[in-house]
Amino acid sequence: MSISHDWEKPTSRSHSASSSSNLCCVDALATDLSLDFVLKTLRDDVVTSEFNVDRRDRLEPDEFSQTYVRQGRPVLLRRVLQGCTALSRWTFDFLRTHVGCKLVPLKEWGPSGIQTVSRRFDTYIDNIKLFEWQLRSGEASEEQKPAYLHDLPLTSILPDAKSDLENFPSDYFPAWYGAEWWQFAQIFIGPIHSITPLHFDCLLTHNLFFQIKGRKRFILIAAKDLKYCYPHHWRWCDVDVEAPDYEHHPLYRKAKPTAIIVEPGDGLYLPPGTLHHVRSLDCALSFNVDWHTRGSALKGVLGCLRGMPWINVYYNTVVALGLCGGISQKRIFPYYRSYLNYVS
Ligand SMILES: O=C(O)CCC(=O)C(=O)O
Repeated sequence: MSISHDWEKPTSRSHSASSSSNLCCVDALATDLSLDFVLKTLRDDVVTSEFNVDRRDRLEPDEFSQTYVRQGRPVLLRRVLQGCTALSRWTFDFLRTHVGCKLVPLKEWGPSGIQTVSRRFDTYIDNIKLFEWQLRSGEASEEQKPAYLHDLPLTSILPDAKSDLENFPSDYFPAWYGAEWWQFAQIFIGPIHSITPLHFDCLLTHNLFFQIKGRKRFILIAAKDLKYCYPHHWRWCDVDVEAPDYEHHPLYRKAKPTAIIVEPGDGLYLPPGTLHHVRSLDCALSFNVDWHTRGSALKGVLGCLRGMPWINVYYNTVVALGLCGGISQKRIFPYYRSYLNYVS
């Protein structure tokens, strides 16, 4: 992949909330980091078993369920979104115009935890654009990146998302989710170098993650290795998997992290409890769906025995009632809806 050199420096007008004149450049953004190079930039001790996540093209839903969901194995679903209009339509320019001045919460991870700030969406996209330009010209460093639009309900940004996801592989979800799976989706938008620290998904759901723009590198650790990762606040881990400090975290030597890169159009399946650290390698747009099978919903309810917060147990109970008790998704969703904002 080659660098796009046709960037113009954003003007103060383009940086203002009312103009989108230079924003198309954000969509043209690509870096010169090939897959091999990206993996080589990781310290030697950071991944112990590269490439052991299967990469599959056109995986049938039955095989997905038998080989990966039942066996608790992650899998990269290559080009699974091919044929969805979203891949070409959801440009940063399009989003800026479409979402406009709506206020959105953004997250920043710091030493004292997660800070949330509120910004106009159009200003946020302008800030990403300006940062990416300044980073390339050496006027900004990684640390100055704008905050992360992280884990918001997809429909809060794109109420009509479903119409651009016409060939979406909804058969990968249990039939209970039906045609309304998209109501369970969460969106992520951020500049290059956005990071989500090591964690697992808080309801112990399965996760199908989809990449629309830019690339992300996931560092994955199996759920059974949680005990080596210094967990706190239920789902987060203290270890910096990109630069482990073995003096502070000696047990982490026993964990077996692996790395995988997700490109536009790809999907990534993560079994319940899989630990993941995510770095954006480009300015990126993604969405995910946290979903349960009967088995994972029941295990999720039993999470109360492992220290799962009670509110999470409530959401798992609601979905378990739907999946195991035969109550339709439509009737259950109103009781679950608040989870989508709770998780963010
Ligand atoms: O894309 C990201 O930065 C985080 C994704 C994530 O943590 C998830 O899908 O659970």
